[in-house]
Amino acid sequence: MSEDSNQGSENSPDVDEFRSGYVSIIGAPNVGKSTLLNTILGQKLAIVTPKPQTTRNQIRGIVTTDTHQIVFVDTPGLMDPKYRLQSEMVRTAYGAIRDADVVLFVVDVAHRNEKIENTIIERLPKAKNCKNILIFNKVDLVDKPSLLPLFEDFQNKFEFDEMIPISAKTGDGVPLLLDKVRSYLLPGPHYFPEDQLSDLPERFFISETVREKIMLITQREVPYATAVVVEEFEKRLRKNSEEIIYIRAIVYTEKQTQKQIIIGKGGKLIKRVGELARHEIEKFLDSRVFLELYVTVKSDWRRDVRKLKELGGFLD
Ligand SMILES: Nc1nc2c(ncn2[C@@H]2O[C@H](COP(=O)(O)OP(=O)(O)OP(=O)(O)O)[C@@H](O)[C@H]2O)c(=O)[nH]1
Ligand SMILES: [Mg+2]
Repeated sequence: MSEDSNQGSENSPDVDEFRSGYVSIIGAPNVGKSTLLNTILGQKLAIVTPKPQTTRNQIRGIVTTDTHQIVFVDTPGLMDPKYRLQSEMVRTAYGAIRDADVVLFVVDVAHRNEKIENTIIERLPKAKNCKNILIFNKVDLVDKPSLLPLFEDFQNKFEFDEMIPISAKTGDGVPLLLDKVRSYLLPGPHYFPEDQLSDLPERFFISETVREKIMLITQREVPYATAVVVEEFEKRLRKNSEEIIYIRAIVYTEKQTQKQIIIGKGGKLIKRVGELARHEIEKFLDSRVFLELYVTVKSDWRRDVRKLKELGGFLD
């Protein structure tokens, strides 16, 4: 090594040093936060639907290479909460900002929500050691020139470290975004073992998959009044000594009428939910799966702290 290349090494970190950090993905509901997490990971970890308020928890997805580890944290969409579940979702989302090294504030360029955007901007971390990147998502839905006023608008509102147009759906712009994120990482430890994709248990992803199918198939209040808890998860051997994973999950609704809707005529709808979910769970677990779903009523669970916790602690 020449003397020159050694200059300043006492103060500046070694370029070869392992780097890591927490990157939180925040924004209004339905802007594409979970889609972005899945695209970054190259695998479906978070459920995605066209309906707002799909995500209810922090969902951590981990990317590890020889040189760095990034823990991406997907969060519930931020809104003005109307009941306890929603206020817990908002608390959970803002909680992810607190621990972040980089915040990705995602905006849907096709559907602005200025009221929520302004509230979020007020809460963005101001500390120098935390970077704020504004993501203009869904650029596949608009003409490029229409983005220019957006850049100006946000520039006047907050000093973002970067503003990056992407399409989380097509992947357009995502490699550039990842380059930027990597450039902000500081030397740090492995937070998780290198082969770990998430810190959430398999049961969580199973219940989320069932909830996604219900959210996709049902309308109005039903998707929001539904919670899913995996009660049993067991490897069993069949007669032909083939291994199968037996899963029993309970679908909670708030009212008898919602329960009837989810079950459907002659059990048709819940059967469809079960089929769709089972295919995906089999891929996720790489195993044959026997999935049994039960629908039951737990009145007003969304408004009751004790019941919210009881339903499998799906809140942080
Ligand atoms: N055209 C287009 N659609 C997108 C893009 N990103 C996400 N979507 C769609 O937008 C909808 C919402 O996506 P999600 O990823 O669930 O959004 P979210 O921000 O996680 O939503 P919540 O969890 O409800 O806060 C889905 O129908 C996605 O397919 C994109 O880049 N382009
Ligand atoms: Mg989401």
